[in-house]
Amino acid sequence: MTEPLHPVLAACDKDRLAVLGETPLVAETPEELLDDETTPVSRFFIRNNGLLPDPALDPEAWTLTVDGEVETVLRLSLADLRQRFPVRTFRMVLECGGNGRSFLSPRAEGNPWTHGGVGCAEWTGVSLRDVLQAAGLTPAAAHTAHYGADPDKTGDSTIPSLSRGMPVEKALEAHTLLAFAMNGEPLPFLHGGPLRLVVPGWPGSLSQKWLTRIWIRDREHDGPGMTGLSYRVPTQPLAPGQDIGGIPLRILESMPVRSIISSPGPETSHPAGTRNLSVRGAAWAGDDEVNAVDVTLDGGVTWTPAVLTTPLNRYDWTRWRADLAVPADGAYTVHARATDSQGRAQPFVPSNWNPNGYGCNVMHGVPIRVGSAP
Ligand SMILES: Nc1nc2c(c(=O)[nH]1)N[C@H]1C(S)=C(S)[C@@H](COP(=O)(O)O)O[C@H]1N2
Ligand SMILES: [Mo]
Repeated sequence: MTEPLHPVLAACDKDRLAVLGETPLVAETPEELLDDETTPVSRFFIRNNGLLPDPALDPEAWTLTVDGEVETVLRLSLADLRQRFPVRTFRMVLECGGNGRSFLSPRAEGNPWTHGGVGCAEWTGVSLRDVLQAAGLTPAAAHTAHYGADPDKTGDSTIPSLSRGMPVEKALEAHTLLAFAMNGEPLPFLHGGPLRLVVPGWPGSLSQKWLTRIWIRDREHDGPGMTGLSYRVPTQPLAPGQDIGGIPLRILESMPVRSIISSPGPETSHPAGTRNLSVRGAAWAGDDEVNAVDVTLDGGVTWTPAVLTTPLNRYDWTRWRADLAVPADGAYTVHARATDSQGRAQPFVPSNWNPNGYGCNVMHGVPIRVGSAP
């Protein structure tokens, strides 16, 4: 018997996500629900840092302000964005910077994501680059600062819940979008509608939802989410649990390579005598490409290379499949290991422990059984 859907998920038309927090709402997608090439909205993870903005806000009245180190301050409606700039659609991965955090020990601060703080949707919008070119960057322009309409957890609307930014080089990539649609529908409110940023390959926190302002700064932005331990990782390996002390930190930019197994699901039973197991999933690698995915049934003693599909565009995930030979009935754990275009692969052991638990890309393992338990 399946349990009733969690009421907060039912209220927002979501599928069986795992709710990690209710206020603010945070929910991740079980890997076996990430089996579609394009993640449906109903299965797309949710991460909110503050309260939700007023859902009654009129999309027609929405304006985005672009100011700071620009020649001309712009105030643009959604209609202005559509009319003045080329509209583009890309399928791109959005992944929380803390995805994989729960595998670190000792437990790092923050939401205990397994591998499901990720989704890959078709985002439609205009390139931030085109808008910044229309505004004209001054020679001092160095960094963006993002603001959304959601108030801070305390409800104080003068404090942004989150305000991150990126070097202008990343902002000027064609794939960095001001998105107003997701999977061909107007951008859903919960995912930042009517307007959000999508900054692919980098931590999801840069992809500001309910976007109202982009301030171009002459220095690195210092809003909530930019300072202290937020989205920063040590510049040298720490022992698990080690105090950061005086070790310098760097801002986490490109996310590390990761893969998930979307079928078979965990704890599934396959008929006795099954000698071929079809396995499939997805892999992605931040700013890089996925070069290979290998799958093992025996803890890495033997590996089977997976067949990869060609991504639709840069930052799309790579879907993969493999047929594994099953030597005998019994219990197994399937592991998938992706390797990026720089030859970096995923570890078996959760590595790179850091105080806030960013970028833990340990392999996904799925326990299964062939034949019934003795
Ligand atoms: N305005 C606003 N934008 C935000 C956030 C937020 O709390 N407020 N959370 C960020 C984080 S940490 C992530 S991982 C992504 C999640 O996007 P999603 O909820 O559409 O999956 O949104 C980002 N954009
Ligand atoms: Mo996030």
